[in-house]
Amino acid sequence: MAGEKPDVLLVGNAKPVIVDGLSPHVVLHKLIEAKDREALLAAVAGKVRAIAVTYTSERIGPDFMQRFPKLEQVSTFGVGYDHVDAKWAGAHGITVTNTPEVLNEEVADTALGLLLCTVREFPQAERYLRAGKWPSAAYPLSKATLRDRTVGMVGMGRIGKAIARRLEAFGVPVVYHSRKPQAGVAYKYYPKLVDMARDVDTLMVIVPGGAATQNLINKEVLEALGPNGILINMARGSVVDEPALIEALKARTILSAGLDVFVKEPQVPKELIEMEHIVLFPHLGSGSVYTRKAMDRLVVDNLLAWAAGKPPLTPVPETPWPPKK
Ligand code: 8YV
Repeated sequence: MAGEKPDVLLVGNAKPVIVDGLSPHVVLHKLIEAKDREALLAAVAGKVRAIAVTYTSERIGPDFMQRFPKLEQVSTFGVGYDHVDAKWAGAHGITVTNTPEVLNEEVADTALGLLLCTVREFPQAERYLRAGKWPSAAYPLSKATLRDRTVGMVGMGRIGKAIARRLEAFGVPVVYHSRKPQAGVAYKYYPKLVDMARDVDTLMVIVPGGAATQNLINKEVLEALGPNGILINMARGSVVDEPALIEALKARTILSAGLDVFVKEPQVPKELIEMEHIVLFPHLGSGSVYTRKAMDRLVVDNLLAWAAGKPPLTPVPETPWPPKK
């Protein structure tokens, strides 16, 4: 009914930017605050018209979405939306929005930080100083350097381009592999990942997660990368065959790895934690107050546009706007 506030379900943590931004305009049902999750879902299922998702670990699949017959929009936090079945949503007239662009530079900063930490062993050196070992002997020279490396980008989307720009400024040659060559990108393109892995010594993974990229970095790719090889994963844990990586690190098939993401995060395999020669970040990619606020705001703005009957700001490609008939 015109003028009536639409019912919106909030799945995930009730972040202030999201709650304060939405509350004046919608009736917000916070799943996280429900004493009985199923009871709340049953009570609101018939009236919920949009869902805000703030955890990328919550699965928003057909089983979940079809509980809400009036569902029109799912506005999810994060650029990655492999936790939402966007194809199913598109086929059922539901728009999915994510939060692209506003995190590009932050994630690219983190990628360079992780690369430098891994190549030059900065976290290990810091641990060495804190352990009081410096007065006895200087920290050993790092085995690796960026100075003689070529980075093979696995993925050359918006964040990939921001990372490549930084690498250029660092004087590091860049080549790339993606499903197809990117228009307007001058870096050398490899149609086959394994060929690129053979030619470079450093892989920077920044592709979307999901079925299409599952275990893309496998035993064969790691072997092609070789004993001087360094793997940096800024994408999703699912993109790397984790057991194959653990094996390659143990056997020194590759030199090292810098990982921001894991298959079952926040659980990280014990074998990785016990390895001193790799660098592990707790999914820090976009993790600053500044950037997370911008992402939260975009979750809100996509829903406010919808509530005002306007087009979504950032629909995902599977649910284009206007919807295809
Ligand atoms: C999220 C991310 O913040 O945007 C993405 O896809 O991976 C991060 O920026 C992270 O998933 C936290 O849930």
